[in-house]
Amino acid sequence: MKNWFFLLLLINGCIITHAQQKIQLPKPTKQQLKWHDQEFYLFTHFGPNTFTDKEWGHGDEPEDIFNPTDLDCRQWAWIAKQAGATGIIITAKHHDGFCLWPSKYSTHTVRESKWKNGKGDVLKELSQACKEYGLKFGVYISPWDRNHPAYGTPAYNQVFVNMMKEIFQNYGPIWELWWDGANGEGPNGKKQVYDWALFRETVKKLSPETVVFSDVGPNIRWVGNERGIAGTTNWNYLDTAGFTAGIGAPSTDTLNTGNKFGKAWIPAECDVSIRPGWFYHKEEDDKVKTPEKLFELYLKSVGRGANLLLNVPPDRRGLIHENDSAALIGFKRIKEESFGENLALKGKGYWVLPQKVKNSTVINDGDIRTFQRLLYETPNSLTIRFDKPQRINCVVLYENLTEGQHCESFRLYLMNEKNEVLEKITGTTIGRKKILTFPMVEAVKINLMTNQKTTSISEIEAYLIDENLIEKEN
Ligand code: FUL
Repeated sequence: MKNWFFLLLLINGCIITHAQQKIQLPKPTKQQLKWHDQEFYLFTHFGPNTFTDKEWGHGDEPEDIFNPTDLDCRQWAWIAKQAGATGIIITAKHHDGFCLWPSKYSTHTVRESKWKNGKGDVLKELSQACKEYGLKFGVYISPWDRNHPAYGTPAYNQVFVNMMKEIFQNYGPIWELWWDGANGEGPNGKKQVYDWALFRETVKKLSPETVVFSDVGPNIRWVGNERGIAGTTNWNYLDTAGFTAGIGAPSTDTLNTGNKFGKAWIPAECDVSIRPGWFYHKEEDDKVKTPEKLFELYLKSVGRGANLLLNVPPDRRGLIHENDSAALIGFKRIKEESFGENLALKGKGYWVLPQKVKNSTVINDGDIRTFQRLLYETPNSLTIRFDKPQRINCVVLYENLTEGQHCESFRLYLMNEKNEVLEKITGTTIGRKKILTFPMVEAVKINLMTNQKTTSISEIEAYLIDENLIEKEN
């Protein structure tokens, strides 16, 4: 009877193993892996709207309206650097069609403005400042163009391609290209049928290293809201067959969570503004998000495996307003104070198997490139053990993305010397980074269990953060 039972188990095990081997999960490209590590960077909405107090310009604004008095892209880059951001993405062309560079393919550009007697070039200044400060340089370019006379006709697709070519050739390398999916009417009252395939081909040909964002990738997806909040379940996978950016995109819920074991690696990016609007408006000077709010957004974006793209719009001087820079510096301070001392480094790491316990130094060596594969079904877990109780209210988990994303459910236990559970947290996905916060406990053991034998964990960190910063609701 017993033998039969084991035989059954064995057969069952073989089927599971076989089925799991069949799943060939997509993996991130080299560029996507690097992108994941950028974590947090700035978005810059700047253009005629800054001067007209609009969010969506009509495209008929006189070019002279664009006239920053003290534009200084080095100030933006310096503040970004001080804030711990890793790059800047600028609205080179928003829906009003105004180009922040002197494009040959438009007559609605900085060249036609009074600024620097038409000799100015914001993309040039910002790309140089980013280089100087060691920041990635990215470009937002809206296909919707309320100014261009060709918009609404097939010829416009080539105009858009030509503009992208100018950007790649004159201001590269472009780290991230941001395609807004919006598709309204142009000056002739018509909507454009975007040739996404042509746009994608253009980037692939001219700048293959660039990671391209849109609702549906090809490389990075929109998170489905403009509040900066990723799903507590957040897969880096997305099924895109039959979908396009904009109106043809998957539901915002799907974009928020991704598709479990979907067909393409397209991770989520959380775009959100530090102010209520995307562009600068003086009356919002006292509505800048606080450092604490920014930290909360960090927990709900980066802390859920996505990246955070925080918009900080320059004012009419062409400078980041002092309220915004103060909030950014405060945010950086909170982040440094919270994650300054990784308590897990003090413990010993173990891989706990059904019959034995093995040392696993890689899970708390402070290096997210080293990893531990969990090769068995549960019970199969990772443990960090301390000599003395540690006060902990935050644990950070990292899944090893070079092997794809596997974990679909985990349990985290914090225990005392008697192996009593002080805190139990259950969750679904881990992904690049999972920040978990909870009321403080004095624990000697942190134990992580996942149900998927293919899961590979690169790091477990533990912190004691200010209790007022603990995440209160989802
Ligand atoms: C949206 C635009 O319509 C907003 O103006 C803003 O640029 C935001 C980031 O994307 O689609």
